[in-house]
Amino acid sequence: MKRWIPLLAMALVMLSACGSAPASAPASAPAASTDSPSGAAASGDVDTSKLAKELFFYNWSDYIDPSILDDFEKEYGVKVTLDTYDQNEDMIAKVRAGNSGYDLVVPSDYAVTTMAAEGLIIPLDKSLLPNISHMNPDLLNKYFDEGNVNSVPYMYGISGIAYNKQDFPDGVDSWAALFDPAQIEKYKGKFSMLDDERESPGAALKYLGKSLNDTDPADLKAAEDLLIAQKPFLAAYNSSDVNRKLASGEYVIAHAWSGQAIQAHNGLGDEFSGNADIMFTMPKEGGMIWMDNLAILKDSPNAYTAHVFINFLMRPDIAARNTEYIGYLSPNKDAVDLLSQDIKDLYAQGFAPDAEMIKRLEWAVRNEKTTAFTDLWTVVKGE
Ligand code: SPD
Repeated sequence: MKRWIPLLAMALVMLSACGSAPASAPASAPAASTDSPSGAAASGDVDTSKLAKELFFYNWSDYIDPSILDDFEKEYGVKVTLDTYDQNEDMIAKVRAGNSGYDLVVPSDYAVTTMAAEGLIIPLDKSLLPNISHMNPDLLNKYFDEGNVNSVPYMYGISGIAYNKQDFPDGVDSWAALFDPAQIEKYKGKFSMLDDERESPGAALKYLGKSLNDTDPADLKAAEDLLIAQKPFLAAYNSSDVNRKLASGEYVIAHAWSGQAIQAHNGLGDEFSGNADIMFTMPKEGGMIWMDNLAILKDSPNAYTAHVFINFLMRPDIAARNTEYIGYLSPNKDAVDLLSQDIKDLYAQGFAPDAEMIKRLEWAVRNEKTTAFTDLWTVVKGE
């Protein structure tokens, strides 16, 4: 038995403590719909007469195996149209503007808090989600949505450093590899940071020995200064194709999500080839653990169909296939049992947290003070 499964399980127990419509979405939401969750079959059986013909899914890029959308269409006759984003704030801004045309979104933990507080997402009808029984109970009821009123977990992961072991034969163990001028001048123009107002400031705060949720003005100024000093050396802020640029050799090191690192290592379907020299590490100073969640928009005209789709994604065979394809971590315990030895081996090599790593990880929270990160990021990006 590989070591990551028990260690990860143990680690998770320890942690349980008017915008324009998108190109592919309808110009405006349909005027009326019979697609309502109320009165639907309580057993979880699907009432096909209630299914919409099309569902509009707004998800992170490189975050679903496209064959799963094909399978859903084959099984239910519902075409899922996918649009993508690369940061919570972009998605929320589009949804907040209204008439986004989307049914389903995938906010991260702290973003679920924001969307629920603003009434942008609706309470889920659990009678339509029997496959929630397959989820790891340690990953339900999290701080950002107690009782999973508005969301169910989709994938989780960690934010650390992906690097090419040919360029870093001794490995990487500190955020200094991305912030220390003496080090980064050697690979100027060949590394990136995540384009994300919580991620990059969070990494800077961890390097400074602080919490990634720290909103003390002096600490935020120090993080801002660090990020501004780093900018001349950076190739880019990049959350969208860091996987491809690591795999191709354009980047030698990058701030990345764990699944992006696995994609850089393994490749992604027939989209791009992997590079087995790409490794992933969580710096000794620590970093972020996060979870992305499925939620239905309040102005979705297809809420019943969206529930059916969520339930489909929680089917263990589907969740396992999706996890194998995108390389993140599945919150579905019965899917984890189905994973290949290949991906379990990568998890054991640091692409997933073990009990030792988990002690260095923090979740991002959202509160009345965390808008300071938006301000900081505006300053840094504007420099
Ligand atoms: N390419 C898909 C990436 C999904 C990452 N979401 C995590 C955000 C955590 N801040």
